[in-house]
Amino acid sequence: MTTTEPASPSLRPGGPPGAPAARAATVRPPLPVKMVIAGGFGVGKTTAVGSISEIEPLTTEAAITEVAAGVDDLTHTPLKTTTTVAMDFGCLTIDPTLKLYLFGTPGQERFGFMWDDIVEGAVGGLVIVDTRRLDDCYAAVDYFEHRGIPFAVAANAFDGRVEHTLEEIRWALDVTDGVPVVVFDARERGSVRDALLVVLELALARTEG
Ligand SMILES: Nc1nc2c(ncn2[C@@H]2O[C@H](COP(=O)(O)OP(=O)(O)OP(=O)(O)O)[C@@H](O)[C@H]2O)c(=O)[nH]1
Ligand SMILES: [Mg+2]
Repeated sequence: MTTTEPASPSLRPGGPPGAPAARAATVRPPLPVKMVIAGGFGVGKTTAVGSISEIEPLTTEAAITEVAAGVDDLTHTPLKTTTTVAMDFGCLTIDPTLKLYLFGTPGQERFGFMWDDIVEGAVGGLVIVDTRRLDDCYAAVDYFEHRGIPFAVAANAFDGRVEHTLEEIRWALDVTDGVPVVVFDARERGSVRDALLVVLELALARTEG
């Protein structure tokens, strides 16, 4: 007797409902979403990526030389010995459907030419500010505003405090009500995650709107 049935049910394409092959076919890898961590020199971008990344973050730190020390203002971060010269990279799985790929920008103006490449394809950005020198983040705020990329401002609580209220920061940066302003600590994983979720929500609202 001849039959067209496969010898074993497990060899049928897809198998019976609920079979391992069928279940495997429905499990999709998480959607990759690119997000940028930006801000002025030494505000805590590399620290934030390092705090949250579930992989060993890729960093491009170079020693701050004596010459550069004269150019880069280390008044508020005297312990800083290195600076990002290209970018930071890390990732964070939000849930089984979504994974964030984090790209940190270099903070110094002389590396500004890299920003377009780093930001390409990003759904949003987190602009970190050191409230003791708010003007250092104007360039980052302008960048996202002019390109219409959703972003939130995160005031890094150096030594556990920020110098201004959220309203004062909003006023000083002259951002619209649509730009969330939050306080966070770049060294705290949960705090960084909350700040990133604010950006993600903003970006999702943009795609749904
Ligand atoms: N006290 C305190 N120090 C912090 C905090 N975040 C970062 N730092 C320190 O501040 C310095 C700057 O941190 P980085 O993460 O290198 O800053 P960055 O923004 O990546 O700097 P560039 O890439 O050079 O622009 C480092 O010495 C950190 O250890 C914070 O929340 N509190
Ligand atoms: Mg850095």
